[in-house]
Amino acid sequence: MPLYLGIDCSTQSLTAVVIEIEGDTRRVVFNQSLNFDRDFPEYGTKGGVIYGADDEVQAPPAMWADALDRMLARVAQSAELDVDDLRAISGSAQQHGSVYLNPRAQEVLRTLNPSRKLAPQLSTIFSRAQSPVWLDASTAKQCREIETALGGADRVAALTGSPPCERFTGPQIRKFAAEHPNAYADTARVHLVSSYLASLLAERDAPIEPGDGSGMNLMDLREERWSQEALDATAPDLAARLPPIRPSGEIFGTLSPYWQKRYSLPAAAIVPWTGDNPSSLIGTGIIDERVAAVSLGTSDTVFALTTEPAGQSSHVFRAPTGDFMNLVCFRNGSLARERVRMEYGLDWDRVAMLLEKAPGNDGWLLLPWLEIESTPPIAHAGLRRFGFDRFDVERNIRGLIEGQMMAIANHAAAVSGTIDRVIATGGASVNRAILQVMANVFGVDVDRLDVENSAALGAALRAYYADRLATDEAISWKTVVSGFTDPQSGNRVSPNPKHVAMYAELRRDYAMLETLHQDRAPIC
Ligand code: ADP
Ligand code: XUL
Repeated sequence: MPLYLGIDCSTQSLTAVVIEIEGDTRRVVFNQSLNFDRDFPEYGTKGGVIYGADDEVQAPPAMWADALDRMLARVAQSAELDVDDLRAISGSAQQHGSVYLNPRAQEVLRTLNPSRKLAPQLSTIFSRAQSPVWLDASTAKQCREIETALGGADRVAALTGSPPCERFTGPQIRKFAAEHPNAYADTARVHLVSSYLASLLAERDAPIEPGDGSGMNLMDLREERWSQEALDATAPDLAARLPPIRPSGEIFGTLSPYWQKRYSLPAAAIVPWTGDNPSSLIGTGIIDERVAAVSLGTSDTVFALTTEPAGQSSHVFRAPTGDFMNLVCFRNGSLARERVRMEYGLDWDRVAMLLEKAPGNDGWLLLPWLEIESTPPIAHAGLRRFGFDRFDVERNIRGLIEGQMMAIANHAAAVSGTIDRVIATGGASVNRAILQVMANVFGVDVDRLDVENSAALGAALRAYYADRLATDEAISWKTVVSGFTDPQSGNRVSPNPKHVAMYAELRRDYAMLETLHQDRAPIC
């Protein structure tokens, strides 16, 4: 039976999902993750990244390659799978991060030795040893320079889908080119994390997919092509260093001889990889308007699909369906929840108990900015408590999680005018008590999916879509996602009417506090 592999390389882990599809049979037959800190300690990451000075956050691209290698070994050796039936592979990755390859990279990729591990063979291909990732907020200066060159933040947003943002690839490239001109001169290709990993599978330069290309401040959002004026405002001779942009569903290569020989895998089609958020759109089954996804991963994000860009207060990306997706991203997601939970020495069961004990926190609020924040712009990290101190365990826990959910619900208005239903995904979506807070705060049903890594599932579904497209059998997105993303009644969390009105009021207070305390100089 045909198999499709989807891989997601997120901030903290790499996950692979294999689906089996034939006729009415639609099943997930493989779902495994590798955690960077735990499974690859030799790279010294914390939460998958390395924190530097001055808001710099990077990760080793060799570690991602190592994880890809180990995961393909697991897929190939799985007793559950007949890998000869593997038809197509796609993937997704944390957005905005960039990988810098030197002119020798092409030749190295073409001549990989299948009897040796992948990562050590790549040691000579990088013109920059570490990759800046989405948590990096060190490019405020470059953002202002790009903004000035292109006629203002609104103009950049209209052209590329977002105002210049610190974590976006364009400002990151500008900083690298200015601070390390020799290394930039030695850079033949700047890849996104997604297109870098796709290149490793195909042993040739992979294209950039429009959904992930939208997170660069470099792509003309409507035309889905590089904007020459944005490239000119970013770094010298950038056009020659970027891969082409190709449609999401267009197969661009086959699994290379390295993987075929190393793991006895077939010559499966390789489909462009996208960003984790556009991939999650498919993996949560959002192919229509009025449904929002809330992803509780390392970052928390809320996004929805629209046929026209929502504009203004959200990022606008292209969706794999050809529509647009509007997204708001919060840096203080799971890491903040995890840190506060650990500081008070609690396990998740105890956190759940405290959340259920006093919904609404007796009216006490907390602004959850443990780290610098992008939504709203907060350059000075630190929790802001109102009416209680740091020794009050219960109020801190509730204040943090309720504050996060209120922020998400308030800012969700920017991604979709009306929200009839929310789909929760990401690591923390397994926590029913958190989803109950979400349902009460949003005032609508929250559905959890069986596969909480919707980005990897979305990648497998995109691989299936592209495979069908290549055989000239047009297929609707509704058919693609059906059987994998349908809401299950047992996974639905409904709002408690008793609490909905209370949270509606608290949300107004929260919004007021947020406005009062946010930074004046907007960053994103
Ligand atoms: P990413 O894809 O961004 O790497 P994930 O979506 O895999 O991250 O989410 C990982 C996070 O999920 C962890 O940081 C952890 O805090 C959170 N998580 C895992 N289990 C629970 C739980 N039971 N309750 C709340 N959060 C959880
Ligand atoms: C979105 C964003 C994050 C990353 C990591 O703009 O920066 O969601 O994609 O998941």
